[in-house]
Amino acid sequence: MDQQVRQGRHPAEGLTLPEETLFIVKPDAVARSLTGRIIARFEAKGFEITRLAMLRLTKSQAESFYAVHRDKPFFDELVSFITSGPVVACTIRGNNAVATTRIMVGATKSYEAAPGSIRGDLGLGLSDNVIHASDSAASFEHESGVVFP
Ligand code: 3AN
Repeated sequence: MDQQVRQGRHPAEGLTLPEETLFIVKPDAVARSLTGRIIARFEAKGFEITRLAMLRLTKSQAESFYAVHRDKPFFDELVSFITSGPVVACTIRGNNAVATTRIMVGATKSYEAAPGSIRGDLGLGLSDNVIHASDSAASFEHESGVVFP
């Protein structure tokens, strides 16, 4: 089935807007056996999985991945959490993938994320908010380059 049949046309444009994005099932979600359930949401939404891997990020990979947050007070916590256990990295392709994925992921703080979003339904906290997703095409390029060199 081609992508247009799978997802239909983009309602606002009358045209498809196929693009790729990246999400990472974080160590808390992998440890809680939520990986399949999270990936299934993106499949059900019509996205095509283009790359999928379970891996353990090194400290230097994590520092590069989160470089945009280097000056934030929580940078060390961020790096130590994402390297604390295996993660599952996945790239998906489909209409409006970056923005739609961010909506599906929900607000950063799990306890503020809307029910129906992944963090709203499954997340427990701020570090342990089960999933990361690229927030722009530029972030996708950078982050996927770090995770899938
Ligand atoms: P999002 O993942 O929703 O795009 P960002 O990019 O603002 O959120 O933050 C990246 C990650 O940093 C978040 N997923 C969260 O785990 C962590 N984080 C954000 N703010 C804080 C904070 N104040 N203290 C600890 N961790 C934080």
